Amino acid sequence: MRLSTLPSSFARWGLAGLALGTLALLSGCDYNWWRMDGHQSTIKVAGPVARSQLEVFYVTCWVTLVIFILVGGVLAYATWKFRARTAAEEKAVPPEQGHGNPLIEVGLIGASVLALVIIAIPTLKGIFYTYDVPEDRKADLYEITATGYQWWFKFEYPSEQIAGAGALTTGNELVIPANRPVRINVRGADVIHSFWVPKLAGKVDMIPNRANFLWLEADQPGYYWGQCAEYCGDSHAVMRFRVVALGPKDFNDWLSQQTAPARNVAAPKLADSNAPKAQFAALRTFKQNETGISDKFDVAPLDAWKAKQFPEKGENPALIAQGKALFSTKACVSCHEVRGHGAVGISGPNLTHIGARSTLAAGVIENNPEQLQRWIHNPGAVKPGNKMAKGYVDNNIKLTAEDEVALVAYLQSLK
Ligand code: HEC
Ligand SMILES: [Cu+2]
Repeated sequence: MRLSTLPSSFARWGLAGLALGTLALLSGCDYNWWRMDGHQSTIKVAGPVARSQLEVFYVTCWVTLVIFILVGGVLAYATWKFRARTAAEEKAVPPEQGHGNPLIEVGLIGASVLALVIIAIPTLKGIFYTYDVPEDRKADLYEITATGYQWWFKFEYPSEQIAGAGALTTGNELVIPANRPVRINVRGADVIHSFWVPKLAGKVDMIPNRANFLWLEADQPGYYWGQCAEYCGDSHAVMRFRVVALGPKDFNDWLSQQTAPARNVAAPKLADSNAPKAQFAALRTFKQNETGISDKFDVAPLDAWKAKQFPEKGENPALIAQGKALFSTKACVSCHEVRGHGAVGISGPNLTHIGARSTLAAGVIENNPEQLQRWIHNPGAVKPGNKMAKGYVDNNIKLTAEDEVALVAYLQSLK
């Protein structure tokens, strides 16, 4: 088709629409789209595995950009140069068309092969590098097992065995040592999920009955956003998690706090002995925002997370004791474990130190008293169809406002 016969206003509006649409999409993805950064950016990465994957992405981009410019340039040149200039040319019979030119054809095949080789070299290198922790880093390796459930994540630390309780188990917030290669053994409990922390590494599926793994490393201490990347049912879009990377001392302090049984605020002496390490004392004054959206913080998210490691000010032991009792009588114990408090359920996230997490319900809402109350009041309103909401119906769980306040005080005390 000749250029002059293109309905030009259609083409112009089409292009403008495409550009606007792309902008709208990008800005919807992230408020930082112009810097290509954001919580889940695969462009501004924070670890060697994601960096290696980014390199492959860039090589592919550059090669295709060159192809685009060459092919687009030839097309634009030919369209312009041979356009119909006059009404007579417009009506003229097109000149005889050429068919086949061995030199051009062989040249194009050669160029394509070259382009593929340029892409293949870093790709193959990347595949080997990202597959498993490099030999020379194996001595430093830390291993964690991550299991996907509808719609939350369980994290187990096989190297932290607790007498009578097995490996240290947490949920929805994966705490890792920074600057060390971490191998994540991924498992699926019900349907296929996928483990993805865009700034640290590409996704790997969590498949029931099929052991798989990936490795990642965080360059420095930080707070990273992850999520399930495989459609897994009603609440798939709100199946998220966080990765908290800590320096060696903070990580060890965190481990010793987590391996301790649940805090007991009702007995002041025990409370003292179980109090979390004071390593984050300077951050106690942190004030959380009230939006209820867990990815918007007034302060650096890692600092916000650290502030959660402390007992809240003005704890009320009587109210907490009341909440603890309700936790057993309202069937919460049948699905949740609170190690040391007699709760042994395994179908929901381990809540032994739930008060020390920065988010609730698999990284969906901020962990503060208002949001926690909102969650236990009606979990189905936060995450459609989730298993706890179903449990409420099956077990006919009814909570009064007073029950909710007591349960919130109890759960927040579990640091
Ligand atoms: C039928 C099993 C079941 C019962 C009963 C149950 N829960 Fe849950 N709970 C779950 C599941 C499953 C999740 C994870 C939901 C999700 O994120 O998809 C959950 C999540 C939670 C969370 C958030 C945990 C996290 O890591 O973010 C809290 C807090 C919680 N439940 C408290 C309670 C309390 C309090 C009760 C009793 C009133 C209770 N649950 C009763 C299964 C249950
Ligand atoms: Cu999932």
